[in-house]
Amino acid sequence: MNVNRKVLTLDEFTIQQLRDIPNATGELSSLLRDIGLAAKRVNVEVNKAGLVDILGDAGSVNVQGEDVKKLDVFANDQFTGVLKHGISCAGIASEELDDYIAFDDTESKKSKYVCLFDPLDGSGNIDVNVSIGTIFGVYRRVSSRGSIATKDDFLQKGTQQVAAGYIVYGSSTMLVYATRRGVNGFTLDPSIGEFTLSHPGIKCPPKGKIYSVNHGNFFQYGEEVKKYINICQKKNKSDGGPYTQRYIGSMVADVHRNLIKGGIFMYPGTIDKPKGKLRLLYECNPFAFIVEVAGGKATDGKRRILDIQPTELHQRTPLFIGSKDMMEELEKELEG
Ligand code: AHM
Ligand code: MG
Repeated sequence: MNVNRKVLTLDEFTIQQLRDIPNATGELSSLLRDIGLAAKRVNVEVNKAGLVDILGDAGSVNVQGEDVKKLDVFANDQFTGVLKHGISCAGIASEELDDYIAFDDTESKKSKYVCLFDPLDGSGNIDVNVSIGTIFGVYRRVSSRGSIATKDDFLQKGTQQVAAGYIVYGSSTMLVYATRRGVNGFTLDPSIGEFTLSHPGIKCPPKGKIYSVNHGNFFQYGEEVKKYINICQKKNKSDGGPYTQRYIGSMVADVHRNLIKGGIFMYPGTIDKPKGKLRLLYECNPFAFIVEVAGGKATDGKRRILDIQPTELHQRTPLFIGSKDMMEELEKELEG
């Protein structure tokens, strides 16, 4: 047995990180541990989705007017449950719920953080065995500790995130999270049931060759966006190309791939939906935070995503996110 080989688990890693932070209380580590636990439970159900009767519509419609799958409900309940019973989270807001939930027990009211999440993103892909994911953002509450969390705790700019992350339930299951100190990725080792550090210090390559966009909406995009897509299509060897188009339809999997390999992901506004489809609080802010910490950029076409002041829990925004140089080339086009 090789006793020198040390594989850090998610818990060990977050605790180790704390050692360098004076006055750290361990609450963030505890919250990340809770998220890891919920993710493991969701992973078990995702893996058997084809086998048991957990697949299919739950028969209800979410606040966005879309069908809710059973696994969405399960994932939402798991994340809400572990965070409620943990000691670090004063309340949650979820893409699946109409309103935020402020936990009213004494321990939760004393907690420092609130968490916003999309419990199961890309749920249209569940029944065809394609990667799906969970996305989360963590904020320090603005209301005072000891009291019940308020809506203002949830309507903070993305710049205020303390941590953000995602879980991708794919060929293997990975949890990636960022704090201002860096982005680190953990792969679930099913033999021990632990997330183990597999991708330390993730950096998004400044140049990439992948562009990800729903081409089916091409004629609904604005002229500048169409022009940029044409630029991507025409790239050749002499100007950094050729580019390749990749679009899974699960944002977690698409942005994860581009973060690791270099690339740009776009969900622009369309004629029918000028604000696009993606939600600022549950999808765009967490990814914007992660990608910026990794060296990339994220905008709505005009503004930095993280600078947008949210006014509603479920607001949508166009999103352009990815490798720095590709984003800068896009920005030049969008400026006209
Ligand atoms: P969801 O939260 O209802 O699952 O929708 C979000 C998903 C993203 O993961 C993905 O990028 C996008 O919807 C795909 O939408 P489209 O099929 O319009 O391209
Ligand atoms: Mg989603």
